Amino acid sequence: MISIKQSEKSFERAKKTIPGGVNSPVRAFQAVGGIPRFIASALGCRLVDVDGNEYIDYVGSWGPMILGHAHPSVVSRLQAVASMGTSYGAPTEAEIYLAEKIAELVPSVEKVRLVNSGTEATMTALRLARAATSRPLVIKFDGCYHGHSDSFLIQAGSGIATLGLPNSPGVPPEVTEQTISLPFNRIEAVRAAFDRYEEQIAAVIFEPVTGNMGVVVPPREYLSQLVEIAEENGALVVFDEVMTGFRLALGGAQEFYSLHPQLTCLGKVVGGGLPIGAVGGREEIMDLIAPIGPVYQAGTLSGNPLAVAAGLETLRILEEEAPYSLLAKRTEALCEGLRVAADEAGVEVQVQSCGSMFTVFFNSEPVIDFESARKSDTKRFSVFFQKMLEKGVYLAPSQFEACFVSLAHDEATIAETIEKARLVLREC
Ligand code: KE4
Repeated sequence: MISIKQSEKSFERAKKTIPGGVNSPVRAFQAVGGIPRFIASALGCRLVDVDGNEYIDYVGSWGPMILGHAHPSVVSRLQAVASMGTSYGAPTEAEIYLAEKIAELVPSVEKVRLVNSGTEATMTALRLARAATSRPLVIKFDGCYHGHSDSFLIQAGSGIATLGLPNSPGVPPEVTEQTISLPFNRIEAVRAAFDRYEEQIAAVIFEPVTGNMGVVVPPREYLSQLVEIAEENGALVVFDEVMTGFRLALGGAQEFYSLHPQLTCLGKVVGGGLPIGAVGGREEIMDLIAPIGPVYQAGTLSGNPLAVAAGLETLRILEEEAPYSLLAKRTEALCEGLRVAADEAGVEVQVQSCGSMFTVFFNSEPVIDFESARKSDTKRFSVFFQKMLEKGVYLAPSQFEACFVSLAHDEATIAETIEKARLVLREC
């Protein structure tokens, strides 16, 4: 049994001054139980906790660390930039280079506004869509997560195309009534919503490949019909690519599926592990944003020199190494190994992946939407999670999350993970 005494002590101490002892809820391990590991350092695909335990990391800070942790050239860029100041609150040329690079790589983006998180990006995208269409309603999908701004904190759609109810105290029903949450992957639900609300719908926002109910890869047909119906009805299509952007391909899911939304939300990878978000799209929509347009949006640290430097260096390396087929190959090898291990152990799992994102669902059926995801055996997942953690493999601490493979996960690491899973699955 590994010792986690220091994590235990730090967790108790943290809870005295930080709500729940963490600065983001999923880190508290409430979905899987046990003590969250307090991390001391990370390098490549491995984390070291404050007790000195080492883990193969498949969370990668929830997506940003596609190159692996502490990539030497990202670190040296950051050191160089930090020595010239960390924030000016004034425009810098590096922000131009990052905006140009995003516009070059993401097919539907002509102009982009940098912000500080994915939440800010999606919140801004909704405000833009409402301003551009002068319509009040937005459609999201059950199981898709777009950050914690009020409009998105609604209960999963109760019945087809009903107006949303808050799923968090402090969120006024007047706000969530403007949001409709539909079942994902069911095009008839989208048709019904537009039939019912017609010209009132400003936008349809979704994760083109979901990570936040676990990895669900919709058929291209569904996505293209969704885009078609939205556009036929004058609603803007908003791809939330905070997770999939620069992760599935350099051009994200929209390159992967060759579909072009009117607005795209980005984050995670584009900041190389520093706080960042971005909202981008067609020029005539983006020019609605202040100061050129009337739609207000602002941020003290938007376009921060360190985040921009880490993002630029990360994108430079991704462009240079074009690692996407290698990442997909390594991820598929891992997923296939996990399927075989589960089969040998007589455990029913659905290992679902897209590019370098994957989820091990403890479920007897393929997971196609939030309803089917919720049929997963979360208790069994928790046992799997804890036993893998014990063996030094750090998976996402929730059945309803994606895991991530980085460029630093070499073949030996993938093989080591599969071997550990073979031993663990026999005990699940
Ligand atoms: P942030 O505000 O956390 O930077 O981004 C919100 C967001 C928006 N859109 C998508 C598709 C996202 O996945 C996220 C954030 N993802 C979660 C992981 N499921 C971040 C982890 C956390 O909340 O601590």
